[in-house]
Formats: sequence, C-alpha cells, structure tokens
Amino acid sequence: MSYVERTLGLIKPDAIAAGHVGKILDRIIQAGFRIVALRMVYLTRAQAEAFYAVHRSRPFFEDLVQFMTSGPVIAFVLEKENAVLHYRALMGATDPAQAAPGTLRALFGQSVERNAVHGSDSPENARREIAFFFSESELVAAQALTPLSA
Ligand code: 3AN
Repeated sequence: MSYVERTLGLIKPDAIAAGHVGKILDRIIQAGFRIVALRMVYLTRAQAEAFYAVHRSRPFFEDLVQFMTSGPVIAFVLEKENAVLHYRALMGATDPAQAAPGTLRALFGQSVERNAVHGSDSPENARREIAFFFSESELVAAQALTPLSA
C-alpha cells in the first residue's frame, strides 16, 4: 500500500563544493517529491557524531564525521507517496560505483564516503532525522505555504 510519507535528505559537503546543489534539487523535484523544508547548516562535531551515532563503532566513523563537518550540508524534508523508499531509489547504492545509472550517487558521488547525498533508511529514522534538523513549527509553516496542488 502507498501513502504520503516524509523523509530527510542531505546534500553533503562534496556535492556542495562541486556546485551540484541546483542539479540535485532539480532531479528531486522532477522525480515528484515536494520539498516541505530546507536549510543549509554547518554541523558541529557533536551534531555529526549524534546524527551518525548508529555507525559509532564502524571503522569509517571518524573519517565520516570529519567529512560531514568539512563544509556545510543542505538538509531538506521531502514528501511523496512512499518517500523513504522512492528517495533511496533516486539516490542509488551507497557506493557510487555500484549505483544504478542515472541515480544521484552515480551522477554526483565520488566514493563510498563522498557520495553526494543522504536519505533516511526507514520511516522511523526519517522521523528521528527530520526532528534532528527541523522543529515542528517549521514543518507546519512550510506546509501551509506550499500549494497543495504542487
Ligand atoms: P546509506 O547512506 O546508503 O544509508 P550507510 O547508512 O550504510 O549508507 O552509511 C552511512 C554513511 O556512512 C554513508 N552515506 C557513507 O557516507 C558512509 N559509509 C558507509 N560505508 C562506508 C565505508 N565502507 N567507508 C566509508 N564511508 C562509509
């Protein structure tokens, strides 16, 4: 069954530095997602560690935190039917070399670490990650300002 759902996406520092922000957002919009909130932030070390806490024991954790604090990220909330799965499909596999042609990571990712974009991997994590970046009032305000027919 499909139902309207929200997911949290990030454009990572590598893609921002390479000038890919406009192209990535355009592909997201063309794929039928509605952007209900968006902001650019510099993550602090503590914030990056908290966001990726589930990976704390992985060997790449320190590098990942360093990379994610090496420049700003753009965080956004997307809305669509089955948004979590659909955005994962649009992103492609974690490793850009394994990602299907035409996916965001195949097009804009450089390596398994510098892979251009992030997306929540489950509805539960989407709720946690959306709350990490946006307050409830920001989401409600964004929804009120966006035409329902968009
Ligand atoms: P995804 O982002 O596709 O859900 P996860 O959750 O397995 O992938 O990994 C979270 C992030 O950690 C990835 N986006 C990537 O930046 C980084 N990462 C995952 N595996 C590796 C790895 N083997 N080496 C370096 N970084 C990795």
